[in-house]
Amino acid sequence: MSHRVSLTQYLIEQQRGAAQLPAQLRLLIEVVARACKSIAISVNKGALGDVLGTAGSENVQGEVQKKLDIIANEVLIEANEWGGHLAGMASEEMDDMHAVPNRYPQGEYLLLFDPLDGSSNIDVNVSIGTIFSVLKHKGGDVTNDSFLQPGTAQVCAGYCVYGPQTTLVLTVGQGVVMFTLDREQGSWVMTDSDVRIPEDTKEFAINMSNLRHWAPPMKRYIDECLEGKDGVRGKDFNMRWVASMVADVHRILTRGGIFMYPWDKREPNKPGKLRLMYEANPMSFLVEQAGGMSTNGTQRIMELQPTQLHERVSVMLGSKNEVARVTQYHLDQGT
Ligand code: AHM
Ligand code: MG
Repeated sequence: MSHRVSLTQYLIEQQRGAAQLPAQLRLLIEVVARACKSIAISVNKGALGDVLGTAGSENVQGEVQKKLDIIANEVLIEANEWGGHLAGMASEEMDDMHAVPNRYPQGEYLLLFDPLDGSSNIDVNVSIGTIFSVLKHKGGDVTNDSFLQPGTAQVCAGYCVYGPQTTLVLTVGQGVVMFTLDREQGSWVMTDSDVRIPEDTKEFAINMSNLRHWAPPMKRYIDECLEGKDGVRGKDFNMRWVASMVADVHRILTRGGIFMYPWDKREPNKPGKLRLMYEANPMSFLVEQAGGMSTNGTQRIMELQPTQLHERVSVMLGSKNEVARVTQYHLDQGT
């Protein structure tokens, strides 16, 4: 039988190898992975575990919280606050950052997460996930401002997708690796050690119902895709939209494609729907590590300096040549 590499073995090898992964960061990743296992169990129970439906509350962004949004948030906090590896946590579901209680030792890292991404898919039994990002605390008291570091400062990012399989996808800046949850053993088993996104693609992911609200460069890009073989692109495109960023990005890391959630004129002062710190930055780190590209239409997402914890951003990521094209259309029109 061929040897199967576990998450622990991979992390220990990263600790010994070129990445020189610090022990605290290794512990952090193991704890997050364990929390994801626990969230996966709740997700799987569904109606039997009384975890479906809304919780009757709203988050800081005015979105209705689902029971699983809150459960997943609590699981991640509880799992991470006592280990001594963290200085603080910030979540899409909490107004402000969560400091590690004084009774526990303080660590060097900051953990950010979207505990349950794709909330609208929970009740309809479609893939959802957890997205996370890790920064280094620069010292002093931990405040919301401690988290306002650009994506290039991330030391680790990943997500767990709860779908037909439960898959953990990770980068510590040494490429992208995937682990599948072996439910009988309760362990994460490496199932892809060098994820690469093809540079070209014929598949796009965007919420087409918003088409009439987009800026001209965005419309131009999609119009040209829709023209197919007869248009300037000279090839037919396929479309996919799961409405869970984790699932759409997972497909792109697996077989290529481009994912876009652009600015639109319904709320002109809002740069986009997705969150820079909990969604766009970690996904951009993964995509770049897999050879893809990620921009907000004009700039590399990972170089944006955040000004607030719950900042929104326009997102275009995936296969390099397509992201470069749609970015060029935006630059050409100065939008
Ligand atoms: P959530 O974190 O509240 O679930 O919202 C983010 C999700 C993304 O996962 C997904 O790409 C997008 O919102 C779907 O938006 P839409 O409902 O416009 O299709
Ligand atoms: Mg989300």
